[in-house]
Amino acid sequence: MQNSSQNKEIDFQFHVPDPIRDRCVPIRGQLMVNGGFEDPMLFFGWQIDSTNDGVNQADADEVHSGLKAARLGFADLAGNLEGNGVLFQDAAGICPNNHYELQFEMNGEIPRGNAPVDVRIIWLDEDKNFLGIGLQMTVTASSLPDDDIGVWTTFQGITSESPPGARFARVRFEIHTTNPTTQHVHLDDVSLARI
Ligand SMILES: [Ca+2]
Repeated sequence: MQNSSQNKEIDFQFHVPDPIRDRCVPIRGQLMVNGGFEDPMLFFGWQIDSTNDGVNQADADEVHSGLKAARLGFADLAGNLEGNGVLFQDAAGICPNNHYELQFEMNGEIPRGNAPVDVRIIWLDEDKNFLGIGLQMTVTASSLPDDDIGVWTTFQGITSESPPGARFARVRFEIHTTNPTTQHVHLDDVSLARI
């Protein structure tokens, strides 16, 4: 009986609103860390899915700005040709009841030869639990200009309203190529900001 009583008390306390714990101050301005991949550690702030790690550094002439960019769907971290790549970042500073704008630059290796890329924003709570999808868009297959002519496509999207408990936005890019040599894409200048 004593244990049961204690558990009940703990459960009750857990649900008591706590104005300090529940307080959320949204961050103004840029929410992405190293969105242009210019950090000395190329993927600082980012994470690469260990089972879809066909993500590496683009060549110097494959950048939108600065000296670096990411290449999705090419050689994996061990140097093996790898057609699957998942790159993501859990952006902090998210609060409930806000909309956010995502922007990024992308191009391909050959004219209109890219594999499709799934892009989404996933709402996470303070413990990184899934709360919902805030944005989903697809970079259509065979739609991108090629890097040889230095042209990029700018993508923009606005999320749905962030749900109660939202504290992070996972910005996630996923590609699956059957021919990584020609179908990979270059990604640079990823931006996320509250609107
Ligand atoms: Ca860059």
